[in-house]
Amino acid sequence: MTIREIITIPDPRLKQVSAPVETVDDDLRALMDDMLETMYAAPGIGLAAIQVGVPKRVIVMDLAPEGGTPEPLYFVNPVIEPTSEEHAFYQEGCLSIPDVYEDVERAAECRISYLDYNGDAQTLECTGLLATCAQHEMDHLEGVLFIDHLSRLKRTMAVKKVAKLKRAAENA
Ligand code: GNR
Ligand code: NI
Repeated sequence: MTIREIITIPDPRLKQVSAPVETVDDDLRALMDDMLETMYAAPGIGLAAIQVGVPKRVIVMDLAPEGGTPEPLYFVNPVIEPTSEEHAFYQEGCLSIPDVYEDVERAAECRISYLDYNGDAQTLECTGLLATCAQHEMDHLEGVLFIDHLSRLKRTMAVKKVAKLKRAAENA
């Protein structure tokens, strides 16, 4: 397993629409293993393949408490549908938008249908942070970032903050 580089804004690849996976084979499992290791190292609770520069419809997540038993989840070709009229705000962050945290409104509950690590069809009912994270990751597959859900002013401020932090890191 290898930790891969996580790409950050304004990398144009983050706006790409990812392509469906044709078969869940060992090559794809190797990608998912790398994604999980990269996510744990970051650390983060979710990661979409495009965040390591691979435009495939693949997501990994783990919402288990840090220090406890890992509970990795792998989603290939996921399809999402809201299962409640209710909406909820959560403060979101994104490994591709470092040090930016803002409240985003999303469906409070949703259902994901997907292929798992072995290529078997699964369905997962999501609430709470899992529902938020699932919708955040699904957005990545469509080239959408959480800052795209904010006001133009907040989005501009977020983009500038990341650019400024990048410059500071380069000059350090
Ligand atoms: O690690 C992450 N935490 C998080 C917190 C609230 C809502 C969404 C997320 S996903 C994020 C990792 C990431 O960027 N996934 O794409
Ligand atoms: Ni993200």
